[in-house]
Amino acid sequence: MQGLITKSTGSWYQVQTPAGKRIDCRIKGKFRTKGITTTNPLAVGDIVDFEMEPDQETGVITNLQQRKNYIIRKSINLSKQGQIIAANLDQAMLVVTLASPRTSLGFIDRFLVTAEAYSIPAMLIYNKVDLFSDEGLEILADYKAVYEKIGYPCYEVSALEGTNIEKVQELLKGKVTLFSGHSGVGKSSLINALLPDLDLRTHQVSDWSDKGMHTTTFAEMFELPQGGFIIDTPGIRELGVIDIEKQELSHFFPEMRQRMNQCRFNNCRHINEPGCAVLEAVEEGEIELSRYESYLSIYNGNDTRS
Ligand SMILES: Nc1nc2c(ncn2[C@@H]2O[C@H](COP(=O)(O)OP(=O)(O)OP(=O)(O)O)[C@@H](O)[C@H]2O)c(=O)[nH]1
Ligand SMILES: [Mg+2]
Ligand SMILES: [Zn+2]
Repeated sequence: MQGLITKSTGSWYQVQTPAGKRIDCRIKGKFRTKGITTTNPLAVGDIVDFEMEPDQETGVITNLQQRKNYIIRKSINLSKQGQIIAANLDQAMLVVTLASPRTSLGFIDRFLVTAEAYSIPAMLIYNKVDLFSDEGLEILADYKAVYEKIGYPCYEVSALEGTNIEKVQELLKGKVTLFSGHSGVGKSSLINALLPDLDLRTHQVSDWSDKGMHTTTFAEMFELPQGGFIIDTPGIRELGVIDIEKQELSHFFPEMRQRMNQCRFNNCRHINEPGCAVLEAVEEGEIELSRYESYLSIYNGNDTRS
């Protein structure tokens, strides 16, 4: 039988059959992801083959079907290993907030690079707009200008007040969508606003200074009445980029990709080479400095496979 992993809690996986039945399954044997080592062999969104255990309500997963794509990050403890956040995605929504907590541009860029690496369309959802002061609204306008210019749609919403929730509903229709972002940005609250019947656990305390707090602890996939699925994930504090070659990195910045062929050297790293079209564009303000800094930071960090 074939099924879709809708929840993973470590050793157990919830598998949904085509008929919509959900079965708790364990893993038998080894599952490998080509080219990388991962801390989790299977992830939400994976399509697997499974068998029922004799005389039991539980099943055993025997095979992983080839993934169309996935979002991966560097594992926190084992830096050589990756953790697959979710697989087989049609799009990814990065939930961003400018207050309590504030999402940094570097974090956004790391996420976008990861999505680009697997050709997953990404967009930015600015939540908690009900909290924004005038200054916050100015920062929002700056962020939007940076990202819309290079092709990432931006939407401002409030899970609390229901602002633009219908707009997000439309974007989700018929698609598998990942919700990612820092802890406390309101991913689960947004999903609750989109699917009021779910009543997911969200953080109730108003003080968000406690960074160690994670309310959602496992990734889980929910089916939408209008067709499609949304995936709620635990918040991530840092997103280490993994599985990208240094010389490929600029391909995953659309505004750099677009200018690459204009560099004098075809192996240009866009760091200090003469005749570099990317550096020229940064100087002229056509490429945002913050984006270029993110490029350098990923390039120079231990965040790439060299
Ligand atoms: N003012 C305001 N507060 C919000 C909004 N959305 C969420 N919150 C609050 O933000 C806090 C965190 O929300 P969660 O939905 O638990 O955040 P999360 O991203 O799922 O967090 P993790 O599960 O830890 O990753 C809660 O106290 C929510 O009530 C919003 O639009 N406006
Ligand atoms: Mg949550
Ligand atoms: Zn160059």
